[in-house]
Amino acid sequence: PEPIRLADYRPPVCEFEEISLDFVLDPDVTTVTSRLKVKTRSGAPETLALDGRELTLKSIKIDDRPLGRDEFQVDREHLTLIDVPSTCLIEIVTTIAPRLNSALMGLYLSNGIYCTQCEAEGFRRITYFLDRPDVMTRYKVRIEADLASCPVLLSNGNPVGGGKLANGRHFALWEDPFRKPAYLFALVAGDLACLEDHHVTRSGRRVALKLYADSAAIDQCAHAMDSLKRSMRWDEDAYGLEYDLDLFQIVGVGDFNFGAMENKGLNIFNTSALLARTDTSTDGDFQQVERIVAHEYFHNWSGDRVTCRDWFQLTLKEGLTVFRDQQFSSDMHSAAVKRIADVMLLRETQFAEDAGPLAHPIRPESYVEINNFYTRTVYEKGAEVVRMLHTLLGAELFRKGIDLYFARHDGSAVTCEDFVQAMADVSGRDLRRFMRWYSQAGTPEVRVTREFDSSTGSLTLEFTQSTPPTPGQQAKLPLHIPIRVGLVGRDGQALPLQLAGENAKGETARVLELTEERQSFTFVGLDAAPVPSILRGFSAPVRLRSDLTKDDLLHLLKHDEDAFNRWEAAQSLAAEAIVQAIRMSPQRQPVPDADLIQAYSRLLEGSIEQDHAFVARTLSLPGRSFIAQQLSVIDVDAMHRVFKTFQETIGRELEAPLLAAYRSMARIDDGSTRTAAMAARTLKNAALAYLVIGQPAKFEPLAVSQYRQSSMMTDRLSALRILAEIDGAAGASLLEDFYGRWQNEPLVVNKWFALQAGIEDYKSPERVEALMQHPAFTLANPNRVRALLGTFSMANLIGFHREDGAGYRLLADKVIELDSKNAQVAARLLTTFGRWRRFDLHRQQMMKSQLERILAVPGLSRDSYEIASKSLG
Ligand code: DPP
Ligand code: ZN
Repeated sequence: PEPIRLADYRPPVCEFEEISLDFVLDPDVTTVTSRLKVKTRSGAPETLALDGRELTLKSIKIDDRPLGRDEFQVDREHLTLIDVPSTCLIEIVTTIAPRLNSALMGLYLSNGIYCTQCEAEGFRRITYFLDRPDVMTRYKVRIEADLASCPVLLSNGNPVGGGKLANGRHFALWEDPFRKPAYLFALVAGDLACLEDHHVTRSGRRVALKLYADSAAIDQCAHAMDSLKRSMRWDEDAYGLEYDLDLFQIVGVGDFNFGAMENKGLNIFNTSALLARTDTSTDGDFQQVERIVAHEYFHNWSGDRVTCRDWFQLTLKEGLTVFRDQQFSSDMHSAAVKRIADVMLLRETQFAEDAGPLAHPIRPESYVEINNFYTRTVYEKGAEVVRMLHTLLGAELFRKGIDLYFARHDGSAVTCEDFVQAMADVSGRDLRRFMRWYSQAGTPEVRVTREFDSSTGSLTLEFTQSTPPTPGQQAKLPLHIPIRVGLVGRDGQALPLQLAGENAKGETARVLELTEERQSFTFVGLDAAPVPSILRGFSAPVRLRSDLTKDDLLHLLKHDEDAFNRWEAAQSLAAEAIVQAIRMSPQRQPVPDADLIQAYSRLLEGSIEQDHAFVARTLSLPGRSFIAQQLSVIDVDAMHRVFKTFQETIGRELEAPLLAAYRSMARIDDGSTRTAAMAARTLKNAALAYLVIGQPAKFEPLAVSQYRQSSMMTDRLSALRILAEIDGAAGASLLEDFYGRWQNEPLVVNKWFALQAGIEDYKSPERVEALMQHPAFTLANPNRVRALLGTFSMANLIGFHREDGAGYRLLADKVIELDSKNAQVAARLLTTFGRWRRFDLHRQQMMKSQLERILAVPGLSRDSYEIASKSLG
């Protein structure tokens, strides 16, 4: 397959003023009649190549005249009409088979509910159309279906009519007053329960809010509704953005490729991103639901009202909307903990992507299959790029820039340049160098060294930046990087920051701007050498290498006024100790440093930090992937051994403060989902894990009683996970108990699969193999596939990478089986193999040969082809 290139972008040859769509729903033969009001851009007749896949064409008319066989051409991907008049009405009748749609793109059935997924290119599986985001059209929709099986019929916009028909059928009419690209089209039909509420906008309009789900799950929708109302209020307060229709609908379905989808006025959600109840969902799920509800709602402006010109610009809407949802979550809960969680995710996943064969800029320049570019880079690094603009401009100018962006481009499909231009226009700043963030892949490395001159009382920080080569981009240019800094005095005080040549302003935090390969900054007016606190709040997505010593880090951990850097100091101390231990010979017992243990103990004693979730984060060891990135060859066995020993040692040596923290957190935990209660549970369960790993025999009963006594999924699952991991007496029977209790809750069954797939041991390939034979396992449900195979391949280092290659074979077998059914999910699973170069030669060889085996599959999808070939390339 040939790649599609940004450089080849051409505007569409025509516009559609209006589309009217008529659906006659049936599981096997759904008839779709599309009427398009066409206007060519040139004002002259044009050849029109409409996109379409897996459609059965029944008829075409232009201005009511049926076309003969020689007046159009159909191939696997297009319907080409020759000499289409400059203005005309095209009517196309096609049929599709929702029941057979296993790709879950276009119109499909999920547990008897008709639903759609059109982003990025699913609309072409519904009807022939110019399926590209810069073709924006007004939609009128008629849906007809069986009244008994589909009492609810939904589409975008406003309901404008409907009624009963003969033979137990009925219909509904919908109109969306806003022009939109096809990827935002949605249709839902089925037997759904509804939770209703409303929101009054700040200008006083009443918006009806309707959440639809299976009747068995409707009692798990309250949290999503509450999150939606808070999101609507927040977007008004933070950005002055109001919702624009009188009705906002969300539907949850069980089979869904994404987390959720921001279709105009009719969001469709994976139930995993919608349902939450404390007995079935963890605190993490509650936060995830809140975040995704907010994310999709925020898209109404950043995505729907102003959309992308082409799919290369995906980060325009995704990076901005992720940034907005991050701001929202940080306002709802602890800002420091949210920032830490986001940075951990970025470093563990996006940095790894950026360092591998699939590295790409946040705005890629070519793709084979756009579905492969819904990545951590486009989303999370994209959000970091927006955050850097926020940092460089400051909150006030950034808000002005956003206002200008929406005012200027409302109702149109634009590019990343348009976004940055608005920021440049309101601030008068030169952001040309900043634009390199959009085109350059790879994680920049920033090095900083310092020199204190006691005779002049000045500290000079010398920065250098460089970005490693990535596929297709050998040479890299310097970037515009904001570095937020502070100086911490010997006594722990935040010192005023005065650069040489400036007047004193008294501020204790400021942003330095790197634009060159090498730059230095001199701070004056210092009595003694301070400890610099650099890259506060992780102000840029870079790898920072500093010359901070262990004592400096311990000092920052205690005194830095920037919470992120306090956490970062603890992470650096732990990471360094872990990496060192991994490099040591296996005969020597790896032990965490006494100073680190002591620092943890101080944190636990609670005199320093008030935020319990922050304490839990700070006590947690860095992620496996973050550590793996620092090793030249990933030695999975050594990593496993070291992590385990570290956890055991911490659990044993800090037994008393951990147990005290466990007990006091249990007292604070009131079983609610208030931020403070969630924070208490986070720390309580972190303490429990350390205690049980440290002394399994002694603390297993504590975990068992927590499992049995708590009614909260967070507590149950944390206890069960740790019991399963230590493989003691209770683990197996409680796993059975858990399945027995929750077998009728699909989302909880996913947790059960994921938990077992993630137990790091050498038996896991066989365990996962056996779980695939479990009656509840199916390749047809993406959530279940991700729970079992996704967790196994991404989060079970020693199991997946077992020396005999059993893990690799298992994954490749399933990818091949899944590829012909749901290529998007298959290709995503395949990305783990892309890391093959990071392992020893033996494992490299085995992973490579699985990639080659996949590439050789006849009829392999574009999705998997692109990932496998780039991984090998
Ligand atoms: N559903 C995906 C998201 O909201 C794609 N737009 O990010
Ligand atoms: Zn999004």
